[in-house]
Amino acid sequence: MNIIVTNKLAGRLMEADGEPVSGQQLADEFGISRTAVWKHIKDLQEKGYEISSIKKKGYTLTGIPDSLEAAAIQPLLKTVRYGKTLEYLSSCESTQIIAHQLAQQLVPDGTVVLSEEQTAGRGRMARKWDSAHGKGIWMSIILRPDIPLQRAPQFTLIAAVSVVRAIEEVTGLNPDIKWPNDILLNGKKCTGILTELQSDADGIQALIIGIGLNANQEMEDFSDEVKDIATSLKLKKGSPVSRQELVRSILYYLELYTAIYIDEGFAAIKLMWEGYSTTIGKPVRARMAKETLEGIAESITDEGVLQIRTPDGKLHGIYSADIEMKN
Ligand code: BT5
Repeated sequence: MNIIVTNKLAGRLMEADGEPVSGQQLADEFGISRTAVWKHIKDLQEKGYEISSIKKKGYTLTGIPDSLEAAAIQPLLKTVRYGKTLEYLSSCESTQIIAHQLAQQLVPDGTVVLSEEQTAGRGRMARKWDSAHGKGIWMSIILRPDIPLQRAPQFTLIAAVSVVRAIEEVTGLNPDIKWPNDILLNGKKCTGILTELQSDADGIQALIIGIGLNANQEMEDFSDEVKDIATSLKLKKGSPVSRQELVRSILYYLELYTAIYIDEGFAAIKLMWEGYSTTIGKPVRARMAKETLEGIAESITDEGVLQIRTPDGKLHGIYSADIEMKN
């Protein structure tokens, strides 16, 4: 059984949006026999696709499995490039590791790696990232923007705005952003973003944008280390959310905002980012590798650098830190 045909057939039924498609029509469109169509349908049903078959009318798709495999994501993707190449794994150490390997093999801009689980998911500075099986979105996206090296951190902010827009669109929830890479619901972290890069003398070869989004975890799915600081969209909303729609929507907005950024620069993104930010205008404590600063987070610069004014009136540019909000 040809898996590509099976997947395309799943996509065809998804696009029919609940309308029946006859076996003969599918046979004609795919250039296969009706018996072969029936075999592909059986295959899909075994994988968890709910397909009803009504005599004289045809096959209707009534439910798809909660999986992030390409067959479930790609048919309804609204992007031009992002997600069109998609590597899906049921488990891996970290999607960042796989994405770094793929980036060296010259895969296209917008290639996506998704895994149902990570056994060594990571945050910044080699911190651990909790990645329960089937509950979240553990995704790395390979981008190849033609920008100078020092502009790479702006992509953390572009990704953050894209994820917030996607969460709003798919779930109706209204998260906010804590500089630079946390997305919060009621002060608890539901998403973290990790931007890494591969570069050489010619500049950036690849940006690897890692997105860890807590979608459908219950409290007991979190480890003791993060129980008090983490939340999921399901916990906040009170009902499960569609990981497939979220992935599609994140990729849609990431592609759109990257295009706007490349055409018009960072200003438009910065405006959106400021609208979602909980950090700007607030008293904060910024913990960096070598020092800690306290002051008011005044703004971000066009490079995405956080500006903190300390009580002595000095303005400090912060490139990377952990921010605590002070009351
Ligand atoms: C981040 O780091 O927030 C970036 C996380 C990026 C994860 C994605 S998943 C796909 C891709 N593959 C990877 O291996 N990584 C990326 P940072 O700001 O350093 O925050 C890390 C801290 O967040 C940890 O030290 C914990 O305190 C907390 N944390 C860990 N897991 C969490 C979770 N699932 N939800 C909320 N907080 C968590």
